[in-house]
Amino acid sequence: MTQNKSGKTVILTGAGISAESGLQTFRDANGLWEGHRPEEVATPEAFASNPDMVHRFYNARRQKLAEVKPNAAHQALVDLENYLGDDFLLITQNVDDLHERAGIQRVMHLHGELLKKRCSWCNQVDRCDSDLSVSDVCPVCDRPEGMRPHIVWFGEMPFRMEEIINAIKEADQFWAIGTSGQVYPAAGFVEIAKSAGASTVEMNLEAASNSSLFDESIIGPATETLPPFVGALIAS
Ligand code: BV8
Repeated sequence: MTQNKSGKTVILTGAGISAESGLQTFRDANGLWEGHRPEEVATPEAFASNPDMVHRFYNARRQKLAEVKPNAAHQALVDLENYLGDDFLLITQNVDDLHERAGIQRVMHLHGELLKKRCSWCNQVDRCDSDLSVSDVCPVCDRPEGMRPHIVWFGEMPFRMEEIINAIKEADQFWAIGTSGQVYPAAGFVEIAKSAGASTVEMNLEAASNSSLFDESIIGPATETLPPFVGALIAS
């Protein structure tokens, strides 16, 4: 197994790292949103056919995000970044801003950001910290009915994929934290890391769908497993 000399630690987080802050994961939300599964609401088709429902889905999540704060697992990743510096990279599937609010500097949002909006007509991206609706007009191209959350829906290409794949190929360590390993292409990142010679660690409340692909699996709530794991690494 070729060892990368980069010494980079690349970390992938999912909804589970924000669960103890009070944000629902997709699995918890396996319940229904107004009678629909989240996977059915987070699609371009749903937005085309029922934009009001999709806006309600994201407006509610944006309002909830304003009520919660980062937890000890988010803080542990900040401690790790402070220790590793440029040898640290965080890739998150989450659309919340809890990593940033904890103080993370090096983070890539693979699936977009809840606090940004994008015009479907001119692609202008702006900050969005209030409700969106079909009546919103683009501040740049002045066209109505095009403002959408700057979020990657199912069936859409995730953001910054080339940069992310290149970073994973350079990694010595690949950790996946709080993700069920059910959504691609993120669920396949561990295989890219392994084939590039990285050591792989999973930290999750329960073994994820792709758990067998990890060298090590640490089971438990992230606020209990991640801080000591990072602390021991820094101490060593
Ligand atoms: C793509 C933004 C191709 C939205 C998200 C059929 C048609 C179309 C596509 C497909 C298809 N079949 C398969 C696909 C591919 C599809 C996919 O993988 N579908 C799945 C459902 C099978 N993927 C896509 O569509 C992707 N795009 O393939 O594009 C393409 C190619 C060329 C050109 C154009 C297109 C896009 C996927 C991105 C979708 N958007 N997010 C929003 O947030 O509203 S994904 C969304 O679901 C979340 O962001 C999140 O990433 C994902 C859920 O995953 P997790 O983060 O893992 O969350 P989950 O709830 O599942 O798990 C939480 C875990 O935490 C659990 O394991 C739990 O045990 C653990 N946990 C809970 N509490 C704790 C904890 N762990 C630790 N501590 C705790 N306290």
